[in-house]
Amino acid sequence: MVPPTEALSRPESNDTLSGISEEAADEALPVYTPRFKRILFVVTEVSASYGRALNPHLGIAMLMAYLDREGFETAVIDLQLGYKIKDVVKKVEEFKPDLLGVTMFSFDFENTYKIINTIKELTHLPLVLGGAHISTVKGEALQRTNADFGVTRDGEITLFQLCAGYPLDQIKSLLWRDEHGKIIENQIRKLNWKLDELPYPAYHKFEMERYIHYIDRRIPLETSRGCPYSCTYCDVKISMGQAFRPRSAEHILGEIKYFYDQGSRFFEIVDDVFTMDLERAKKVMASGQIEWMKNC
Ligand code: B12
Ligand code: SF4
Repeated sequence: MVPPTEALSRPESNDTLSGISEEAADEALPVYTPRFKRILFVVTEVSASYGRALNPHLGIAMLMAYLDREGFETAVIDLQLGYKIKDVVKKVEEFKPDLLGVTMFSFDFENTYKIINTIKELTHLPLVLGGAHISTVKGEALQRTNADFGVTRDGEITLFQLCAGYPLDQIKSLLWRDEHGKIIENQIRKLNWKLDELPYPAYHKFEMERYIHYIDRRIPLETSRGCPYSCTYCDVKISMGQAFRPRSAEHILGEIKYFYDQGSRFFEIVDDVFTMDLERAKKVMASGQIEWMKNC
């Protein structure tokens, strides 16, 4: 199948937010009073076939790196490591977050909804949901849980704007409840093509030695986001957008070196279509003393 070419290049912006383009609005960085300063992320357990967590959650590692860079305080508790809801409550008492961020897949979602509701009932903290499931079902996730907010697709900028105190009705890709409890689904953000501007994932905030892949010092590596195709069974076009958004080979190699210097020896590429741009893929693979193996 030939990918739609418009999905391979950056679309022109003609969309406005308070009279200026979305990009200009992001860059203008108006100074608001922060809404949340300390964010505790919860990685929910999925009773899939792995038994225990393979890797630290890359999406959450990206969000923590981004928020940390912007001056927020973040921490994470991963329920896949055997932690229970009582441990989340204990972590809340210790870390004292003012926002909880929960990530979830659609797999086992009924069970995850129950976990979310119990966490909310026990902590009474504002709670934001994110991840592939929320991008897919959107407002339904707020209808069926007592979460306060939801974020669809890439989370970095939207979550930053939520924490930084941007007016709720101006935060693109945010799901929220108005004063009457009505669930509002804001307009979706344009895809973020500037992936080289994101910081490297904050893996150091996880209990790295407790993941199965610590055995070969393996970490996930994301060299691009999304996919231009639209296989009917696949969620990526909805959750990450139907476009191939590459990072530059230089930025990727910088990340490999950064983590190699800290002891990582195995980089598991989690992209949907790593070889979409063959020249870029060759550049990454040809540099350094990298041994490659494929897995699926
Ligand atoms: C690597 C990967 C895995 C890895 C690691 C999973 C993990 N915990 O991250 C492994 C192999 C373990 C895995 C397993 C499964 N996976 Co998987 N996986 C992927 C893959 C290819 C990349 C994920 C990734 O790291 N992306 C990069 C990071 C940066 O993106 P992200 O995690 O989505 O996070 C961003 C946003 O979603 C958002 N966000 C995420 N969480 C939160 C939380 C908050 C509070 C906020 C505000 C924002 C936010 O912000 C992040 C930064 O931008 C995706 C496909 C894809 N492109 O998304 C499928 C995908 C996520 N997997 C999928 C599935 C179904 C599964 C399994 C359930 C399969 C199964 N039946 O066993 C299992 C679940 C097992 C488990 N215990 O977690 C589906 C999910 C569909 C859905 N609607 O839920 C996807 C989308 C694949 C697909 N083609 O449909 N997976
Ligand atoms: S990521 Fe999804 S849409 Fe893209 S080629 Fe793979 S299965 Fe198809």
